[in-house]
Amino acid sequence: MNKPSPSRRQILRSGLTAAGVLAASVPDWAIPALAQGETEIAFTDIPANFSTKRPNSLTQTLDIRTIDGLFTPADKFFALQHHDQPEVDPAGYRLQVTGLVDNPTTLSIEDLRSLPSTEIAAGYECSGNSPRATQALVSCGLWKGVRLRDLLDGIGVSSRAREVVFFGLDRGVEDVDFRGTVYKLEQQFGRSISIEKAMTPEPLLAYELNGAPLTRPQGFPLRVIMPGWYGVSNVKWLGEIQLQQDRYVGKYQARWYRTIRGEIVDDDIAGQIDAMLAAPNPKEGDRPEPDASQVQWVETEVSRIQLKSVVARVTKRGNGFQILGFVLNDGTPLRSVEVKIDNGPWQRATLSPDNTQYSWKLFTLDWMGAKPGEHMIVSRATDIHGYVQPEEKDLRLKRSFLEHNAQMPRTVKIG
Ligand SMILES: Nc1nc2c(c(=O)[nH]1)N[C@H]1C(S)=C(S)[C@@H](COP(=O)(O)O)O[C@H]1N2
Ligand SMILES: [Mo]
Repeated sequence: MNKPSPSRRQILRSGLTAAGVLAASVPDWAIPALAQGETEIAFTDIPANFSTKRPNSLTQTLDIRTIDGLFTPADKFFALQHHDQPEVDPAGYRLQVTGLVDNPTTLSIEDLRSLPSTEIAAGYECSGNSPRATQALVSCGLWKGVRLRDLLDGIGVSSRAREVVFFGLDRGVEDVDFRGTVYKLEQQFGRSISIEKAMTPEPLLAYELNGAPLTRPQGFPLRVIMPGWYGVSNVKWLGEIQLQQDRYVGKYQARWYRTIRGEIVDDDIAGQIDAMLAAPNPKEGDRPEPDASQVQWVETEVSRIQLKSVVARVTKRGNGFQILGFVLNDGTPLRSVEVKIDNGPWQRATLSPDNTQYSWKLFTLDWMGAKPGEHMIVSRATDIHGYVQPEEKDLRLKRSFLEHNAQMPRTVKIG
């Protein structure tokens, strides 16, 4: 497994072609930083003590009121992890590619940098992002690295391989539960994708963010970027890629990052189910649940980003105001983004020309004639298939807090 690597020459010999660039060119900011004569309007739904740093924690969040362009600067990028942020010595670093490959391989950073590279703009959120988290677990970056597919093609994958597992260099002791028995086992942070997904053009092994080497909080020296997927898929401090036949069911793949949803069997009983769930503020796990003749319960792994839009910032511009927000999804083209103010009509917002398929999609709406006082502003996105971002009430049968993509009414005060 650690034998010296024949891989680099092999990969080069295999004739990798320079891959086409998927992403945007150098951004031309559609939304500049606050210009002269602009003032930021205060949201009244943000806690007064909101901070992007959490005490005694490596977690950093993004104040979405500061979004002023497609790419989040590295020092403002949100950072989340389950263990610590390992400090990796770049000279000694080797990526291990193991399991069902023709030649188990190790690659240094220089080896990776010498391979054909590509850039992709990818925005993502933590699947736990929500109004409760002030929607602050989100960012968008320009990532440069090697396509996973190209790397695997160069090494040679056994026809028996069905699963590609990514292990981070961070580890921790976890409770691994099997039928009530809890084992305390040291585990690496791990996530997996199918071999079919691995062989699509998007999955990237990234060593740069916004034109500079990855920072430590973002996974230096190498991380996975799965464009269009929730943050958890983007394994940081990548140490090993293992190809195997069996499904990988590690904690952060199969147990922790799961969504439980009920699907109503017959639309005619939707009203009945609403009445049943109307109990005031039941605790999670403490409410009456519809039975199997009414609702089918489905559990899924967190993977593709569910269509979401959020109003992030309001600025005064001359006589009017500008509303700015972002959309996230799995890369499905959008049909529209609309904004509603108070009880007014849905108005079509303008999407930034800088947006790309897997970036977050910035949008703006000019708001003229706003009266002093409190106002409600909400946005909704619709994709090309006609799927509309749900309202809060449409998520009434979602039983875990992840993948919260409901429309989010915001309140602002015009002074
Ligand atoms: N190695 C490793 N990678 C990880 C995690 C982790 O705990 N360890 N956390 C994941 C989660 S839950 C999220 S939301 C994203 C956050 O990516 P960021 O810190 O670059 O914003 O990293 C993912 N990658
Ligand atoms: Mo996450």
